[in-house]
Amino acid sequence: SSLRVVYAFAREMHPKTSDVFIQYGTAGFRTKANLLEHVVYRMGLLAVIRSRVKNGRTIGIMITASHNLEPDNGVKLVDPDGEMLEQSWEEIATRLANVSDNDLESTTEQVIKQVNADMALKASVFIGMDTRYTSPRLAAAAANGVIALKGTPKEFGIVTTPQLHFCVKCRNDNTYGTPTEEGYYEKIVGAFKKVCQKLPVYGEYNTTLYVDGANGVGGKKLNIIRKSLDGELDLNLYNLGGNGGKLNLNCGADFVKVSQKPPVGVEHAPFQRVASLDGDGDRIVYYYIDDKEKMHLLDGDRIATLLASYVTELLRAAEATHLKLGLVQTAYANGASTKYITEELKVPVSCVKTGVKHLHHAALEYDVGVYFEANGHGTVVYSAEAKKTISKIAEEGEPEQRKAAQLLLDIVDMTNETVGDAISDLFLVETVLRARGQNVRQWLAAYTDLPCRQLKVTVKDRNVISTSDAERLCTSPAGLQARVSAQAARHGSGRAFVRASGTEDVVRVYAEADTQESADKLAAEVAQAVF
Ligand code: 16G
Ligand code: ZN
Repeated sequence: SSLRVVYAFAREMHPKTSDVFIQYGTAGFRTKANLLEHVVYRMGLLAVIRSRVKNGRTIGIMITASHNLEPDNGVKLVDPDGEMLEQSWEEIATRLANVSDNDLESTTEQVIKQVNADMALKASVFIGMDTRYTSPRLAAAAANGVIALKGTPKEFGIVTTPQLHFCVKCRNDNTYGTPTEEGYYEKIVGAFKKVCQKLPVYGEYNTTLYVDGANGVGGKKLNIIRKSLDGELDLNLYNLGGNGGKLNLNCGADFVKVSQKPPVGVEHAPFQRVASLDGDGDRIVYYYIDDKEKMHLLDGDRIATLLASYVTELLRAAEATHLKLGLVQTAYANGASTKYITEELKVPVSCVKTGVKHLHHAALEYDVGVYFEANGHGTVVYSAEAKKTISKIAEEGEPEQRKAAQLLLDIVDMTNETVGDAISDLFLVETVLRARGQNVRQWLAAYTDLPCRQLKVTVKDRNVISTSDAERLCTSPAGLQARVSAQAARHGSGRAFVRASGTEDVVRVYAEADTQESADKLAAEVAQAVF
């Protein structure tokens, strides 16, 4: 059959060259780039099958290893609504990635039967990639996989991960926007410019923003956007990938958050706010350096509270408080942020397992769901009911109500609801600071973070660690939780947890306490207990 030819082609063009087992993890497959070509090819096959199961709706393939260093790469699938691949398919993806070339044909046939795909249907797959030098070759392998099963690939070239998610969503739901990079700018940047017309600059807010682009795709895209901002936001961009700057090396959101150090490659001025993006543009944290050269970090928790409090304010002004707003965090959320949200903002909080799919899912439970990981990945999702209500008030409400509702509609448009998006989040943060006439110190003043520390421990088998209660409790190995709890209790405001990483072969340790010294000590003690 013609499929025979396809599999023979796969063997020749994208052979499986490694016997190392690879797993579809929290964010897809991620490993050294040279081990991925056959995996990506097979994900091309799988995307076609997935598209057919979804009646020909478009599926996305993103080639990226996010904040990892240059030698790594990765691949993940995007579902029709722009969300992460449905969890029950992760096992199928893993199976397909690991079979030998000889068994690829029979396994593919099995999968097609198992998911009941009608292979006579059309199939459409959008492919995007980050700036890694290994990405074009992998994107081509993905396209070959799509073509092999007679699907139609469309390559977007270098885009941020959230831009690809956005395009997939738009392609399947044309009310959301135009499925192109330009369509993304029109909607998201267009909404920011609209808001700027309504909110004149005042107070302590200053339109200058420095950006650390992590030498990745996000900075490059902001460089395109920068020229269209008409002075409403003056972006000073650093780490755009030129001058020998290496992707994510000592820079970018993950480096800044985990090491609690400013990135290299950025000029610093006292109290100047800086936004730091990650390598594929789906995470953002802010920070500034004070006049004593101390760094102050405004992480995902900070952004979440800023957005949640402002949207709450607008809902109140629009008299739409029957819409339920809630916030979703993970165990990594700073305890002080959770306290502030509950006690000051009086907004309900849910805590879920690490990984965007868990947060996104939990956020959909609210009319307005704000979700953020402390590491800077997050967004806001609005239910259809919420959008309808806000639109109605924007048309028919009293003047003050209408004003708030119209602003909210712009904010909805500025939001990439499909996934956490550094560029969209950047404009949202700037909108709130501008609306409040606040500088970055005033933003930081909302609450005081508990000092914290993260460590990673290498163990023989990280999978011996199991957790419950959204990873806050360790259920095995036996006795470990008791030790963690006992150590945490010895420090003021002490809290700690351990969990197996979903992206690296390590165990992660998180600790917070009332002083940095205590937090460091607690983290070290817990790491010792794991080891
Ligand atoms: C992935 C996740 C991120 C999570 C991180 C945890 C997505 C798109 N990304 O990067 O949300 O924070 O993994 O990594 O889901 P870890 O399991 O190695 O700590
Ligand atoms: Zn990322």
